[in-house]
Amino acid sequence: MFAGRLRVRYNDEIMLDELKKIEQSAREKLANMGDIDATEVLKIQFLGRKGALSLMLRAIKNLPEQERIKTGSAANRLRQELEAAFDKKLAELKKTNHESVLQREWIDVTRPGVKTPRGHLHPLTLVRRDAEAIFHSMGFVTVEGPEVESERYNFDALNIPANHPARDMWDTFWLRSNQKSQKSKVKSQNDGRLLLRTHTSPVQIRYMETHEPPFRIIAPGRVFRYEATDASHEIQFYQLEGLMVDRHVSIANFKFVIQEFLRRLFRKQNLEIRLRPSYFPFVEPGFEVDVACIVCNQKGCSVCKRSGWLEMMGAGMVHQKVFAAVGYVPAEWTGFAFGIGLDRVVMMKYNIPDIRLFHSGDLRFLKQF
Ligand code: YSA
Repeated sequence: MFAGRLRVRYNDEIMLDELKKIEQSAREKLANMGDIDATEVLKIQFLGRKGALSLMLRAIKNLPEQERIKTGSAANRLRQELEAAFDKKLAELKKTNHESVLQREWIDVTRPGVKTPRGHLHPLTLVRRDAEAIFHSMGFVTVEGPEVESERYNFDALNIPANHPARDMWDTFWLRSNQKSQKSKVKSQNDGRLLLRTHTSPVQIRYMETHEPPFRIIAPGRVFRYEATDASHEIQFYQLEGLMVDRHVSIANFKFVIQEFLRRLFRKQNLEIRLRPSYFPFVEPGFEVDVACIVCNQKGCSVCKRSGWLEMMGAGMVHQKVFAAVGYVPAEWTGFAFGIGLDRVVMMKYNIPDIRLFHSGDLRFLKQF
């Protein structure tokens, strides 16, 4: 700025005049500063090693002694004053900057937080878990079987051979044969065609083939039926199979277990059930269990089809032919078995008027649970 001229005219008056100009320029610019980084840069321009004042001090060395002492002390004083002014300004800027950050980033820690939406369990899962816990407390253990099943396990071993009219009870989704997939879970060489299991009863056979009595098992799972849907019928629904085999199992044992289960599940001590004689080829005798409709209090609704009763399960005493099919010595063992329609239980428990709501994907419905 002035260094070029200094080299030409060495004289203390000019030097003092230059010092004044430096001071004036520095103070004016400093007064307009509003930014910390720009102020640091400005400070270096005036006070840094190559800044205006340092160049002045270097030039002062070349003055005669008297003039050097006079201008030198003026320059040093100015350096100290400007350093103080810059430091003061920087301190102010840092303070206001800190305050504005605090202002901007202020949060009220006492305000209630924003809840992150969380998923939750489907009502069918909730009830299945409840049901499992109740049966576990009565000594039953949970076992599983495949959803893609063979004709042998779904029908033949359950005393329903091909062409038996009882097969019509279960409208079936048959699968097209595929060698690769057959190799995987379900062997099908001698087990007939593959299908989507129409009930959980084949799990009984799979379990008995590999285990000796006595035992108590439950097998919850998905089943499929090729049938028309309505308020209480779906093509895909859940069943919970139960099987207890021992030496002296009776219908009275079955009635106690199932009544206890339903009363605890519905938390209703006086829950009414009724056993109706029915036919399933794998039990003798066979029956169906109805529960007094809680949805309408037996006044009649779409769920119970205006009858006041909802059919919940098929059941019976295990047929000796089934024991023979799995290799047990006939007459040595007795047992009861049942297949509960879990969707219907959930409908009752939560007052759901239409089974089709379960898989509708309607969040207004699902968010209620
Ligand atoms: C019977 C005797 C046993 O020793 C063991 C199990 C059984 C049950 C048999 N395997 C069975 O599937 N019987 S069932 O066809 O009557 O179905 C059992 C229950 O599933 C019914 O009582 C009903 O609650 C439910 N269900 C049947 N079809 C349904 C259905 N739920 C929803 N939609 C459908 N389409």
